[in-house]
Amino acid sequence: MNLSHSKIFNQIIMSDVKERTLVLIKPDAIQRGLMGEIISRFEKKGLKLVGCKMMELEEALLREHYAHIADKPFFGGLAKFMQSTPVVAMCWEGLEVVNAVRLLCGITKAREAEAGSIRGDLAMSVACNVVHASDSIENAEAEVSRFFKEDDLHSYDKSEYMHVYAEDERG
Ligand code: IDP
Ligand code: MG
Repeated sequence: MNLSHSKIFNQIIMSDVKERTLVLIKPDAIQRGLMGEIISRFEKKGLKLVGCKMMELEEALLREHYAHIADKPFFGGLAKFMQSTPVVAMCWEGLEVVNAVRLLCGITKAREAEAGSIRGDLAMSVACNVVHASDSIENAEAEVSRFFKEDDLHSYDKSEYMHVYAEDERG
């Protein structure tokens, strides 16, 4: 590929595929050796991993992350579970990726999640449902910046985008 081709290629693949979402691999998946399987589901879908780290969830971060359920009776148990091992925090990028990742993960109650989804295939529990995924574009933006500094997020070209997206979907 000559330089001018490469420039055009970069403009095509980088322009409009920029939505980002947060995924956490939860402690049950860490214990059960499912990290690779879960990452693989997102990779095979054609998503781009732009941030990834293993981390322990501090009390304050956990409370902020689960503020919408902090008053529920199960919160104490959930907090203990989420702090029982480190989690893997990931930022995935793609076109309408927030919705796509929620669909890949399946519904909260894993034993009723659709077969083929990550929870539907890999889990049985409500609390221990192997992954977290942001549930709206607004929450995804807040969650990505809660878990990652801008410096920890990477920008790079993914050549497979030429085959993952049609030209009009690349912007
Ligand atoms: P989500 O992860 O599918 O978005 P949320 O309602 O945001 O579901 O709840 C966050 C997490 O809290 C769930 O993934 C699950 O681990 C836990 N959780 C939700 N509801 C219950 C419950 O009724 N009992 C125990 N844990 C729950
Ligand atoms: Mg949620």
